[in-house]
Order: sequence, then structure tokens, then C-alpha cells
Amino acid sequence: MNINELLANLEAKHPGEKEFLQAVKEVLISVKDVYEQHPEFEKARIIERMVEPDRIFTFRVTWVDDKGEVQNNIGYRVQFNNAIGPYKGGIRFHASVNLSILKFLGFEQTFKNALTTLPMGGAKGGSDFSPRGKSDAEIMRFCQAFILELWRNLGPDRDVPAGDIGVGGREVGYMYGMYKKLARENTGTFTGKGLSFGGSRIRPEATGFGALYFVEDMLKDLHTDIKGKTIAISGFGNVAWGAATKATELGGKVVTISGPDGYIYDPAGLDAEKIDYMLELRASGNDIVAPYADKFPGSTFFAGKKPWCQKVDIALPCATQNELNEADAKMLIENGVLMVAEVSNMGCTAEAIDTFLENGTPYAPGKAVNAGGVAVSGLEMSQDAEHLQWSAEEVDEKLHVIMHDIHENCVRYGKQDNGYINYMKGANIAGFLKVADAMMGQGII
Ligand code: 2IT
Repeated sequence: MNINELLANLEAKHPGEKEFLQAVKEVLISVKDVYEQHPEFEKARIIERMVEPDRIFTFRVTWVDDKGEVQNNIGYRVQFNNAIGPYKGGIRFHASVNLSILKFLGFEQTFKNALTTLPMGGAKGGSDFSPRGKSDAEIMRFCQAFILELWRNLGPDRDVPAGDIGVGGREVGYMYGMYKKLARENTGTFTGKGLSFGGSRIRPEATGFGALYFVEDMLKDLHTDIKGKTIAISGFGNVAWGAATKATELGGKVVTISGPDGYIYDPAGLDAEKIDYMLELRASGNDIVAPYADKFPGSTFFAGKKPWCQKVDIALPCATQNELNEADAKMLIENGVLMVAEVSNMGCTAEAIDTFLENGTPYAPGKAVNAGGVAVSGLEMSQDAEHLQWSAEEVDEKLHVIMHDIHENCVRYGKQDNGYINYMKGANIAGFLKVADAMMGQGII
């Protein structure tokens, strides 16, 4: 495999898609050796087929705001790969959304979904629509306009969207409601739905809970546990909430959260009341964490800064891609960080990852650590298909098993001769082999 040539070709075809190229490069470097042991992959041009989405929909979304003014946004759905099952992946609403970001997310989703062991292909969608400061009615009208354009390409066995940044239970509800009205069917073609209309218990918590189950296994690899460990979390959305809840429940001490305005350092650690307040902050729609410091004395707000400069045992990026860079990685290492687990998708830059690997700091990638979210989405699809709803215990138990399996797979393919576990390499190889096998088995299509 000539990685440079593959990347150069991809870059020539899709210039400027830097996040997408970053995600592809990481996987290619990880799987090179395994790929070269399988000449049949090369013959079937597996890599070339894997790095190009099956198809991309791009569409205009026009809606009317509360002032009666007409607004235009761009909508996308990238159906990346359905070798293993129906296209599956979230929808992101954020001003920064572009094709490069959705392609990187769809590419990663394909391998992540493979790791869950459930039958799901990879997809991602979204819009440059910013929910910040929008009214509930505006959000609803936007969601409806988005689905009016996309609905024909969705379906329970075709493509099943869910939430991501800027898309939570409310937005999924509005989109699914419109989908159902147009498709005239009630087949659960969205996950993350409300509990009263086909949603799964534990889905809101799943990404964060699953991440902490994975973290527990990483700590076991280090012959320790989470009790009393200090934890830096970034973000204050659904994922950060789930992670903070489970980390606290397990006896860890979460000392930071963050938003686009800066971060909060709370040396006393988060508790149930503070975690609830985080949700309130999120629901306000202002996208800021600063008010936390006024509400809880003893905590401090650092404007325009990231939490990675605090001395902690565990760092959990839970906000967005490339939120932890090389300088942040060096600072964490200097401060003696024990391990880093990405809960956001591609939360660390390539340079940050290299820094962790060179230093021997255990680091695990988002596609393994955060796979619990989409795994419970897969369980929601199962429940919808059998027209049943499972108990929280049943879902949580299955989530636990799935996260253990993912961790085991990472160790199986990522353990080096010197004992260091390269979870990134392990996740990439395990995901790749499953997708490649599924593609090989279905002919040249
Ligand atoms: O990045 C992700 O895995 C998600 N946003 C969740 C996807 C899903 O279909 O539940």
C-alpha cells in the first residue's frame, strides 16, 4: 500500500477536505501491515472503495424565521458504506458543518459501527444551520424543512439517522415526526427518539456511559481503577453529561467542563446538582458555560481557554473534532496524565496522538470509546423491529458487553511487543477487517 500516493489521489479529487484526509490517513497508517498480508484486498481495490462514500446528497433547506424572514441553509447526507447493514449515523447542526467534516464523520462511523458487532453501515448528515439562540418554533420549522428534502432516502433498512452536535431528543422528535407524516409508516427510522414513540431506554446516556465502561477497562490495563481519580471533561452537551454522570457514579472526580466561551475548573468536583445545572445551561440555548462559576462558589471560569492545562489523571475530550492539539497533549503529559480517551469524534489532532504514542501515554480513539452511543442506537433499531421496549437494565447490560468486546478487540490488534496498547491501531484494524470482509463477500459492487 502506497499511503502517500493514495492520499495524494484523494486530495487531488477532493481538494481542501482536511478533516476527511486526516481521518483517512490515520486509518491507512494503522491498517497498512494487515492490508499487505491480504493481496485479495488489493486486487478488489478495497481501500479505494472504502475511502469514497457510496453517495452524497446535498440540498438547500429553506425555512422562515420568527421575524418572517426567509432563511437558507445547506443540508447533507453522506451515505458512506452499507457493507455491514443499513446506513447509520447522526445528524449534526452547527455553523461549522461542511462536506469535509461530514465525510470524516461518515468514514469514522463505518468503522465504529463495525466495532459494535451490530449490523450497521456508516453514514453522517447535517447542516450549517446553527441552533444557537433559535426559538423552539424555528428549530421545528428547520427540522421539518430538512426532512422534507431528505426523507425519500431514509428508511429502517436503508438509512437510519440519529443525533449529533446540535441535534438531541427534541430535534430527532421533530425530524422523525415529519418523516413519519411523509412516509406514512411507523418503522422507527431514527434513533434517539422519545421513550413514548419507539425510543430506547439509556440512549441519551449511552455515549457517556459506554465511554466510561471503556475507560474502566483501560484503567484495568494499567492495574488501577477510577476511584478518586481527577478527570477533565470538555464540552457540556449530551455526551459530556453522560460521561460526567457515570464517572461521578463510579467514584471519579470530574473537575472541568467547557463551552465555546471557555472552561470551568471546579476543584470540589461535579455532583448531581451541578450535572443537572449543566443540562439547564445547555437547554438555555446560549452555548456558554460561564454562568456555572457564578452559581457554584469555589469554581472558576477561564475565558477562551481549554481544560487541558489543568493537572488531572484522566482527560476525556467530549466536545468536537481536533479540540486537543499537540501543545495540549504536552501539557497533559507534563502534568502527569495517566490516560486519554476521546469521547468526541477525532477529538485529538494527529500531532497530539503522536505525542501520546511517543510518550507511551495510553490513548484511545473516539471510534472505540464513543461507540456506545451508536451501539444503543442499534439496540433501538432492534426494539423497533420487534415492536418491544426493553428495560434499562437489559439495555445497559448489553451496552456493557459491547464496550468490553470493543476494548478486547482493541487490545487484540493493538498490543505491542513492549506491552504498550495502541488502542487506535487496534480499533482501526478490527473495524477495517470486518468491513473489508463484508465487502469481499458481496462481490464487486
Ligand atoms: O457519532 C456518533 O456515533 C453519533 N453521533 C451517534 C450515531 C447514532 O446513529 O446513534
